[in-house]
Amino acid sequence: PDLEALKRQAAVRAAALVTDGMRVGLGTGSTAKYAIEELGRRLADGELKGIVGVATSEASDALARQVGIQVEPLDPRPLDLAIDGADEIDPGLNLIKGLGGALLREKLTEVQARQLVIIADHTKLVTQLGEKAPLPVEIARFGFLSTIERLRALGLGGRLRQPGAQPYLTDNGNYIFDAAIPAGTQPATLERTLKGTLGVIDTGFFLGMATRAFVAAPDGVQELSP
Ligand code: DER
Repeated sequence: PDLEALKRQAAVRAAALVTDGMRVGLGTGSTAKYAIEELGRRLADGELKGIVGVATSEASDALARQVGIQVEPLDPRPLDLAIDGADEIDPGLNLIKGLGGALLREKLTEVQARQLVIIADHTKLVTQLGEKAPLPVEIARFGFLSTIERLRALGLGGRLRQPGAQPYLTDNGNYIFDAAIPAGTQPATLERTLKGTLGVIDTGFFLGMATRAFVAAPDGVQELSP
């Protein structure tokens, strides 16, 4: 089956974990989209009721409302479950996320979830983070050229995310630097260094956060644990 069909299979498995009355973190991206749609279908079919969604992007907020999910802002209460995609998944379920530009709201939301369930097709599996995807780094718009210089001084390659004439703006009004991380980088060390770098707001490293993952391959959906 094509990748979209695989993404949907993984999403359906995760959505099945949602039960009546849950507070659910709603991820962002093309795989999370299927999970949001599946929750809407379950609500419409009367299989599920009374859930509250907390969206990790304006796009997911709009989609959730469209499919009939009651959306509320993030507040300090824990979430029962969060469902989201990833750009890379390593054997310990450490992740790189952010290619969809939603990393800051995703991390702020998903850190409050009792369970973070990742959904993906098999192309996201890596042995070491950084093999296939850049590391998205959300940086302040003000003084971004200086911040990029600080990142280059750390030995990071990469470039400002600029799909068109203007740099990409996140939902939070920040820019994203897509960093090429040198081989052999220790994610936890680089995460600490980046979080201590002036002008850096957050990174696409989601380390030790995921509690399980549904990964769809042509021969079926695998359920992975850290
Ligand atoms: O931007 C994000 O963090 C997305 O969740 C991304 O990591 C996965 O997006 P995809 O499901 O469209 O590949």
